[in-house]
Amino acid sequence: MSNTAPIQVPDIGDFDTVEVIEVLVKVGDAVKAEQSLITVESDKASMEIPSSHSGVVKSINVKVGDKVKQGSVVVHLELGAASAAAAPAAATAVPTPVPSAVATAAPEAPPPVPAAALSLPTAIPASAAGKLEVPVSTGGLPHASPSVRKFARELGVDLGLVKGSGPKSRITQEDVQVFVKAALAGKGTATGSSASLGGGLELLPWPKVDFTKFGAVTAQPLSRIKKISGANLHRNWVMIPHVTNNDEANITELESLRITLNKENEKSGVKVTMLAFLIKACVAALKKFPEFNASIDGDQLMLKQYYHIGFAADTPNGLVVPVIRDADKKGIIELAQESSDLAKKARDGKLAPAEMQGGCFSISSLGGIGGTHFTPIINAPELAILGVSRSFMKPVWDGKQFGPQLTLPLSLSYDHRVIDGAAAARFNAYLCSLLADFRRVAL
Ligand code: CAO
Repeated sequence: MSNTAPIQVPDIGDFDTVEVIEVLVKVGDAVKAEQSLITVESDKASMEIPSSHSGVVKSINVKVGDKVKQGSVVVHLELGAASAAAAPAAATAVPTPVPSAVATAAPEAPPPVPAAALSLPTAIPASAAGKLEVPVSTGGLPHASPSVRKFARELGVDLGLVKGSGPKSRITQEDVQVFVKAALAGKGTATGSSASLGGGLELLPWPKVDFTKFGAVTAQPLSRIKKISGANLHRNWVMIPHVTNNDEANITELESLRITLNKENEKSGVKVTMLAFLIKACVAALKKFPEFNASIDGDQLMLKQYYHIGFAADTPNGLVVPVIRDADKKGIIELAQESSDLAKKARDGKLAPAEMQGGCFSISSLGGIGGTHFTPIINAPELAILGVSRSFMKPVWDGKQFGPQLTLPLSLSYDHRVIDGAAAARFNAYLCSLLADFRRVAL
């Protein structure tokens, strides 16, 4: 039996066909599982398609300009003994089902992660099985493939300053090289001149330190999710003018309702969580303040008529943000069940790309762990994110005496390009009023 296997394009989320813009391997190359084989691009995002297995490239079935879709064969790999042994594990890591004919014909590549799914601090990103190179949204950013972006990052080149010579003005690796050569030759297109114009970040290079001079160290590669979410967090932190509004909600009654509901529903197996109440309250606040349920698109604000709420989930491989769709149409029990199912899927690395897309607003709840307040990073292209810290009992003066109040700290980070400080304070205060008296959500 031949041990040559076709490696296919996995589930690529909402995209039907995408164009191959780069072939990253050649015949005879030894590739490792998860190594990128090609870069594809839709009109919204570019992403790299990784190999599901290790092996040697026997043939390449695509070329630049080809249109591919889920199931298209990218390369044939001659599988090594080690990779063949690893095949079952790789197969179980794939969350998205493929047609059985395809599934039996070939090992499936891990799913790519469309850029829209990745933004956390929130971001989030891919499932643990989302074994992709950093996908890059082209919205508002210079048009370049992930590998060109990586190349530019390594050289410290701001792609915003590079002129693209590829189709649709896409920046190619050669464009970056030409730019660097020009900069080295002192032609002034690089950081030197932009500094004088006030553009670019003009950052110092990352400190290069030989840590072993100071003590013993162990090198540990960053997980794939950390690499993906790191790039997104970095972009969001640098590109969005964040401001965080902190407030405190009186959840004394809500917590006692939650405990009562959980006692009553002990046998149902569904635990009513604070997160479910928060999702419901956030939907009500988004309805009252529609500019929070929007995204910037060029010089337009895209106001959304739907309410998909993302929540940050801490997983062994890093942070991901599953999205609950149509949260406005769901009750507390359904939201509790769905968020707990999605959080489990996230921890098991089984979230499909579609389950991390389309979010309008995110919640990052660290309350089960601790903290008083923090600054959550906005999950672009969303405009705001709610950070939730640990509730605590505080004495509150009612005019006559101090009484105990269970208090939930809420940290709302917002994009100040769109949202004014007063609007954010109103949004957060409204949220607090809903949590203090949850009957208001029904109004
Ligand atoms: N204050 C005090 N206690 C809280 C709380 C809060 N705000 N929120 C939850 N808790 C308690 C719950 O009551 C529960 O206690 P018991 O086990 O005694 O019942 C416990 O914490 C677990 O709560 P939960 O089951 O409701 O889960 P959760 O809402 O805390 O967490 C999830 C769900 C998915 C949000 C969480 O697992 C997670 O991943 N959080 C991390 C998110 C994150 O990393 N954000 C950072 C992003 S920015 O870098």
